[in-house]
Amino acid sequence: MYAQALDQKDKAPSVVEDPEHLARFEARCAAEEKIEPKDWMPEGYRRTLIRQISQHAHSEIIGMQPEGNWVTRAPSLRRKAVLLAKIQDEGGHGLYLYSAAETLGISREELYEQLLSGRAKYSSIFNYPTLTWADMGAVGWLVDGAAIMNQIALCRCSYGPYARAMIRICKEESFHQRQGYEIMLTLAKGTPAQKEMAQDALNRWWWPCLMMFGPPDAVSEHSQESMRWKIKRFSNDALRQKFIDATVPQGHYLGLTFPDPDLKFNEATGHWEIGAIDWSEFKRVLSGDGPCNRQRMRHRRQVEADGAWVRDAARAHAEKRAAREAAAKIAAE
Ligand code: FAQ
Repeated sequence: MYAQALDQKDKAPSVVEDPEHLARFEARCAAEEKIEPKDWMPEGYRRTLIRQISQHAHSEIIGMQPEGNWVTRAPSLRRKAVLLAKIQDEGGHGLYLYSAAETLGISREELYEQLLSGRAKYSSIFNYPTLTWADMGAVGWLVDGAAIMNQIALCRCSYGPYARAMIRICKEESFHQRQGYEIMLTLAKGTPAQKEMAQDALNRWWWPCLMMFGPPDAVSEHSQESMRWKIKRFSNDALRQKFIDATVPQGHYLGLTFPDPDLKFNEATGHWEIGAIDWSEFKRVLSGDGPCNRQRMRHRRQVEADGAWVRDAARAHAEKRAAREAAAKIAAE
């Protein structure tokens, strides 16, 4: 099960690196050079990237589910077409990211196996349910908004294939964020019932979105190393604050209230300050006990099983074609 599997995280033995290679590598990172797949890199850098890129890919793939829930119930043909396009984009992002992870020497099959067995994480946010149409607005506005805040920085990541994948992904995420905000705007300016639906969505998504940025800096186990290697450019707390500062005025423009009685603007610092985040909820979701963890994994495994015949057929076709080509080659000799 997901919860148990997380406890069995790969504890690969640490590798003793050649100090000269390591010094040259660290100097390249410090000089803002891009690291490419065939370049020498420390094992820890490779592992961190495989972990982060694959978790990111899994998030995009699992992230299709909460929105897929509304495709057949979108309120108009236009909304349905937009939602379908967005979900397809998320699938595409997952595939680019799996390809970027593969450049680090791990196979697609292994990456899938890590997700399906529960050894790999995906973003906590996709374990929450999408209960009303307003959730499609809130997911676009807040979840994609948080994703962009994190991913703009990743466009400057030291690992070339990841950085380049992020440039296109960010362009698409930007469209996603705007379409979500437009849904929220329509609902917020609609009937009292529609405005209430928008407010309810904000109430449910605000805190989980703040958790998307990861644990506080003081307990973020990977941040220090990832920042030295220029994988991460900003700390979890710094990005969370940027998101809060950008998003609170947008929510006020909608005429909505944030579900945080302690939210206040600090004139001296120029930042919005929030109340305490409930990190016990974050831990619970990460340990597999969020509202939808089981449902998300069950669905992903079912889809994998349902698609087995397609993979088998493609493999059989490739084998037949290879055999035909080999026979034709022999006949021509
Ligand atoms: N959920 O030491 P740190 C999207 C884990 S894409 C689950 O701070 P790090 C698009 C972390 O993995 C959203 N686990 O870790 C979309 C680590 O566990 P590990 C995904 C989390 O890596 C929109 C442990 O906690 N985006 O939304 C979370 O330095 C709409 C310790 O944490 C990305 O993946 C979490 N929220 O920083 C799709 C961006 N936070 O691996 C559909 C790339 C932390 O040791 C619809 N990733 N953990 O077992 C990153 O930037 C980083 O990996 C962080 C975490 C910032 C997420």
